[in-house]
Amino acid sequence: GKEKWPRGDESVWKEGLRSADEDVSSITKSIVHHVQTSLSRQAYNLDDLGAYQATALSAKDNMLLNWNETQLAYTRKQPKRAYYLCIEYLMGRTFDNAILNLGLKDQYREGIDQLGFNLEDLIDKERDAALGNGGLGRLAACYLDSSSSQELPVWGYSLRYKYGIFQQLIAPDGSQLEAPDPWLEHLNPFEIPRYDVQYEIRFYGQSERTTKGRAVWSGGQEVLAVAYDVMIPGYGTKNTNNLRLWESKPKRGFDLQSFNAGDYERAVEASNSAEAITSVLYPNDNTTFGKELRLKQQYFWTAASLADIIRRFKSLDKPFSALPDYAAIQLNDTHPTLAIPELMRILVDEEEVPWDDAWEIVTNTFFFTNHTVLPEALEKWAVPLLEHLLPRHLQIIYDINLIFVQSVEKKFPGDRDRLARMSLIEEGYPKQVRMAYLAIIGSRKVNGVAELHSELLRTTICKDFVEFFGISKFGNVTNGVTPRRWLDQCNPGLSALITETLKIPKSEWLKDLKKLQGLLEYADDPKFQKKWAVVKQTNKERLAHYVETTLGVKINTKAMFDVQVKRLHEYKRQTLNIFGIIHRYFTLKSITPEERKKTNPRVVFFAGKAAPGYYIAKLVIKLIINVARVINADPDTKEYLQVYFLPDYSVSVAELLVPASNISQHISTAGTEASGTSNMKFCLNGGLLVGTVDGANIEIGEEIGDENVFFFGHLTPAVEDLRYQHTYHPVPIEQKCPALAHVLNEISAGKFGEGQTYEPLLNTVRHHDHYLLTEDFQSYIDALKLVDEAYLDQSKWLKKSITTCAKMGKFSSDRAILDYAEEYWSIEPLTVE
Ligand code: NBX
Repeated sequence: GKEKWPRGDESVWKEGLRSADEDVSSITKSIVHHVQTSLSRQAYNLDDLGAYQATALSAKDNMLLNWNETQLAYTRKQPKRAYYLCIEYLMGRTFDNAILNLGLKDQYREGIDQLGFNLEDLIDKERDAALGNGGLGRLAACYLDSSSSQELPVWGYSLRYKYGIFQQLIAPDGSQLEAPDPWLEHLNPFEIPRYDVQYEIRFYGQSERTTKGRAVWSGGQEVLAVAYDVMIPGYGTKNTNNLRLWESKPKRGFDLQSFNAGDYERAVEASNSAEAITSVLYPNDNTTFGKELRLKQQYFWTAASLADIIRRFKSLDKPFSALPDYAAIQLNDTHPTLAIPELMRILVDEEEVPWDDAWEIVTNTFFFTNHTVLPEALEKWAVPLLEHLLPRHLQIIYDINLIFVQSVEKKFPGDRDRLARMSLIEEGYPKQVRMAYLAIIGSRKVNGVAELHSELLRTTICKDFVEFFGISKFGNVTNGVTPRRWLDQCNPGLSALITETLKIPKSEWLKDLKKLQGLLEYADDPKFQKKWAVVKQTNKERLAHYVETTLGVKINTKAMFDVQVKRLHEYKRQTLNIFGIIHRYFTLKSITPEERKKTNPRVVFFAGKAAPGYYIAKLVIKLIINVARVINADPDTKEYLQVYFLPDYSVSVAELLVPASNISQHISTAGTEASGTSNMKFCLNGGLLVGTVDGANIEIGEEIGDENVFFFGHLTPAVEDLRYQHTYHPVPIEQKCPALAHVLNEISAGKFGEGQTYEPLLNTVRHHDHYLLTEDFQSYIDALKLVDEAYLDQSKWLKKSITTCAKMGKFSSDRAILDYAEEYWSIEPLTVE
């Protein structure tokens, strides 16, 4: 018979049920309780870190109740769910976001105050969860916030890296140094270890084909995947989704045979190699590396996640053909593409589903988002490496390819070139598997992350596939950002002003960001403009305070704050910015002190990490720092131009920079930045945008009006032609762009430290100029001149700033996640009562 639930006396269970701590006195009680028990500390020796931990644990208890309700509702109602597979989640801090989403920040502030601490100090004790490189990882984090807030059943899956993105230090000579990020060295109050959720993951070994296209994969190394759950609270709802992170562990503690033989090193070798899998996040953004450990990470993560998804599906007792009715799996970039052959392996080898039926299931379950068109970022794995590490998966990939190539041949008979172009296997030494192609053919739909990017996909990387599958397989979902973190949390002053002005509850516009349009009627109102300006000024002072405590310098907060923060990459053209600054410096030097007084003082902030092996990107950091040193010390100009490089850029540092900008720069070569997402954050906070006609900049312009954006530079269709010219009809830089040539010559001549150091960087511009600095420099300088002119008329400027914010509604990640839910995954909101 059925087991009775709950066991024992139901009323005793009911008696013990806890409800959330929502009033100040239950909150303080719960904090004190955690101090005493979870931390086993006392009031008399409690520091800020301890107080933060106890408070975070109390917030976690509140989230857990909602989490449990949510998971129970999912289990009972069995909705179709979406799974977001992303190898990075750049979460930042959790505590502040959690109490805001729970709607308990005021209560926590009051409680903390009563206990003799300051809430902001405690918030600052939390370390960032920096399990990501940049845009891709932060996008995943925003999407989780939106999925909970929109009450959508979505789970994230990723890896629990012991070390997140490296900590960036800057040496006295301007070199970037990397230090580990041991973010787990203190208690992490927000994760729940699930020792009962474990899977065995195999590597290496042999695959023997049997009958009916099946095979048996055996031998090799087996590693355990252990689940850790992170709760994702929605804003203004009980719905609390889950981010499940896998940790690798040895299957057996150590090798007993070697241990008994006295060979202790040998005994722990296997366990060390198992633990290595989830030890560190790869610090490369938009490049591939081809390392075996990276491939191991990808397989370990996708295999554990699929095992978990399939176990959950099997508990529903439905035929496998129903999998696409219960699960949509989003492949975020090609990093989880092995999930495609892995699901084929599970279905065909383990569940004995016929190959064609299995393929039908697979291609209705997966969805694929591409995040870049840069050729160096397109993942390919060497066939010999795959064969060694995942012998069965390689067989499956070959089988998928054979069938696919045959169907292409059928549709385009005799078109040999086309077959070679579209094959999953790229010929060469060694042969390589093209992961993007595998993701395309194995998915229901494919999308890019902004209109221009999706169009470029359709006409370049996916061109042959559009011709084969038809255009409707290839869509677009423009990225978005969560207004909870990127406005309410990071800019409380602006959030309060907006709420007061719109005369609606905060929760209304934060969940329906188009409501910001209500600000438009005040855009000209001098009283409102004044308040708007005061908020910006306060944020600039908050940033200045941070800079003073980290760099020890005082900043003129009356100056225009000009910000470029993002990963260091040639295509993002931080070089254009620093060369422009040098040009501005020379111009300032060449005019009289009286003329200088009429110029608009400017403070330029840079921040961002360079991949440790990216030599040119590291040189750019060095150049910025040495230029800053010279300019900041020059008595003729220091009042008018200051440059700072803030070390160790992170989500938390972004939360200080974004609300404080007057302008921000998004100046990639046209056609290279798939979308960009910080552009949205700055605009949402009333910072104006200086940018190229690229990625989501274009759609921002469409929304807020091109007259409110400082666009410059060549357009995407011109880029290819210009590059061709540069290669086959090069024109000397002195002729092409004398102003830039002068800047480069002065750097060479040693104006900013040993000129020789920078030659490799300067030569990338003098020869080839792949990213077209010589083509865009003049129009960039002209755009910045327009910025200066516009800033002189503060009332007009404020109107632009207000209008920009008011028209950013489209870029909420709520809109984006609803797009995915409706157009791709076919999942529906499920409200947790
Ligand atoms: O994804 C970024 C794009 O460059 C941005 O334009 C876009 O807005 C953002 C979100 O769609 N891509 C990105 O951040 N890529 C990576 O971080 C990355 C990391 C590892 C890797 C390849 C790319 N192997």
